[in-house]
Amino acid sequence: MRFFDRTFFPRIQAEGIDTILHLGDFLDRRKFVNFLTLNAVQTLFVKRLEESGAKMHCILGNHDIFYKNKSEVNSLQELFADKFVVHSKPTTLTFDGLKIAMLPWINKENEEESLRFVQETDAPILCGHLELHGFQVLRNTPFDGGMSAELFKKFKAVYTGHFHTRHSRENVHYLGCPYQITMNDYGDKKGFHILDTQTGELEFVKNPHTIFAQIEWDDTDLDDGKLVKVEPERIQGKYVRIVVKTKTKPYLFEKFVDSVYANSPHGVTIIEDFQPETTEDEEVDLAEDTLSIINKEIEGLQNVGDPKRLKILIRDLYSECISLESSKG
Ligand SMILES: [Mn+2]
Repeated sequence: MRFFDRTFFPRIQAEGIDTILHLGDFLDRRKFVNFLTLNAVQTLFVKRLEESGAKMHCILGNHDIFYKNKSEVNSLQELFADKFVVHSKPTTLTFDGLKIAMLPWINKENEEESLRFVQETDAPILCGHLELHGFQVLRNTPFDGGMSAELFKKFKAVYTGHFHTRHSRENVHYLGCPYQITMNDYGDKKGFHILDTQTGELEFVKNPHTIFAQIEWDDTDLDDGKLVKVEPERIQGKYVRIVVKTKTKPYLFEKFVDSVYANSPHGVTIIEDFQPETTEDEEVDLAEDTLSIINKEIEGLQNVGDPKRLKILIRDLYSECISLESSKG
């Protein structure tokens, strides 16, 4: 909300932007919304959007849809039909003479219609909510399965939602989520993009606001008597992860953790003692994200019949845990 209030809408207004394209997954949960969340969305986003005078076009993402195999029941239509222009079917729009193909989430029911649309549209740009093979579902974790990017070769540029990490390959650009949603988003550059309808250029605008913070603890060179302080603005109201690299001065560490808690973080997780049963020469690189670490571990395992399948299973399980964690309360 800080991002919308201080970064997004001020920029929209300063540039005189009158059209916003949202590439799906407006809300996170497919089946429910709680009233407190809905109230925050209405007062802090929808009302602000109305005040800006901009019109928002929104395509369905998989999280906007109740059923997994058909799009007819969806939260955008139920809650925001009078606020946004909701596209539940593929359509080609024209802005200042520039044609843009809008392609909502593809499922079993609309697959044929969607593919026909991709072939027939003469728009040079496609905006979608695509699940493409080989692109990064999480940072450094390519998605196995999904559609081939080959299907979209004819477009000058494909801009898509769905995967959180901002990355590109050839004409396909995953724009990434505009703000951090899970700890996996830590360290990723987030923000939104401005498309110039005259030049076709896409400008990235960084979102400076974060909700996750990570601090590494290494007290090897610390002075025994000197307490370590944390800058309050780094952790206030944030989910803080303290990664212990080396802890030889427990007193200093305890004091440090106390000072973290004293600065009103939203939550604190301490990661230490992370290699209890590994052999001495094995190293865990904590700069890597959790899934990459797990994947490497799987690769190193023997007697696993189908490591690829195990990786997919673990990834799905992990995503499910993350989404349960973030929908608690
Ligand atoms: Mn999605």
